[in-house]
Amino acid sequence: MYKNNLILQALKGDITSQIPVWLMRQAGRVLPEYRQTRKKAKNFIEFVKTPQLAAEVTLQPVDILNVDAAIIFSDILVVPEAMGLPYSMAEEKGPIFQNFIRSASDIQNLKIAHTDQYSYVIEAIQLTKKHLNNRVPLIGFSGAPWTLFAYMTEGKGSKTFSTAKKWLYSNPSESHQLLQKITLSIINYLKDQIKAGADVIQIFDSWAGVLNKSLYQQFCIPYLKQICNEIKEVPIILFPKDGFFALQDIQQLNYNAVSLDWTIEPEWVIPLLPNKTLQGNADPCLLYANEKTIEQETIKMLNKFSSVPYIANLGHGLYPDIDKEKVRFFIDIIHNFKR
Ligand code: 1CP
Repeated sequence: MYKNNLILQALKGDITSQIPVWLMRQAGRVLPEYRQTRKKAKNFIEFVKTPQLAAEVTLQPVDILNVDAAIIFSDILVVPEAMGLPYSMAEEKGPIFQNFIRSASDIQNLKIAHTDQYSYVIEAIQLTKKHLNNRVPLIGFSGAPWTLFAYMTEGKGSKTFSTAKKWLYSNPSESHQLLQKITLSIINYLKDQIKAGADVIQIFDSWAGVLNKSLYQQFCIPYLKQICNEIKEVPIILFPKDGFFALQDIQQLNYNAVSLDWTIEPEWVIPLLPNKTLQGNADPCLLYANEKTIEQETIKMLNKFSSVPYIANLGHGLYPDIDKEKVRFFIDIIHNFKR
């Protein structure tokens, strides 16, 4: 059905002869073309809420970088907003929520997100699918319940998310109520993305790493389980950033693939995650190096993953000041690698 379905083959568990690649934050400031399109909107939120612009920047990395999948340009904070917590995005800084969750009654006031509250994402997916014209699959996404909980209780970004963790330790039953509402919202959101044409789903648990095994078992695994058991239509990838302690529990869940951050050694993780497709995990900062170093390190990574179903990616998103030519170089090495 697709001119290039390498990613779908790898997600089915095939060891593809050519290794597919896409990059987290591929639709972003690394591309001068993105920065041009970005100028057409007043601010980040208006940009995300304009389907024509979102579709335009979603397609750019497919045309310019030759990646094997597109990922819809949006943000994980669409879901908290749809539940009733509007935010603003401070330039260079990150999100700020005007109202965030401070008490149990704030949780009661939240809505379960529904199509009407995020229809602009659904339109952007439909438009992108039309323009992609089956060249490559389209990835839809959501934040994981815990990562969204973290922003919704903290009210902004944080290094420690200690306010969010305070909820888990001091108000576990209210925390579970909030996590359940977020989970139901995520399931609605993902089902609508799939109906609109998303071919793959990725769940970003970007703040897994501030927890530990026990907290992850109590407050993350049950909700991640609900999500993967509800999303049966398309393959689903989980990215538990810095969550090495959670991998044994994740292995028990029905995710087709696990995306790994750059701290994880392939030799260590391969026996832990049998029957899963692995994705990752170059350090994004590798792309600041010279071409010789990028080539050596990338080939080392590809060799280490070459015995398992695998999608090449970074261990986290591209940084805005990485040179676009280095990104192209990285992708070309992967495509030219012979297994
Ligand atoms: O205008 C800009 O360039 C602002 C930077 C930016 C971009 C490009 C933000 C603000 N969001 C996005 C798009 C985005 N966000 C995508 C697009 C698709 C792609 O990957 O190409 C995706 C998948 C996300 C997901 C996202 N948003 C995550 C999960 C992935 C990760 O990076 O860990 C998270 C944590 C966010 C929150 C967010 N949005 C933006 C910022 C600066 C942040 C981080 C805030 C913080 O420091 O906590």
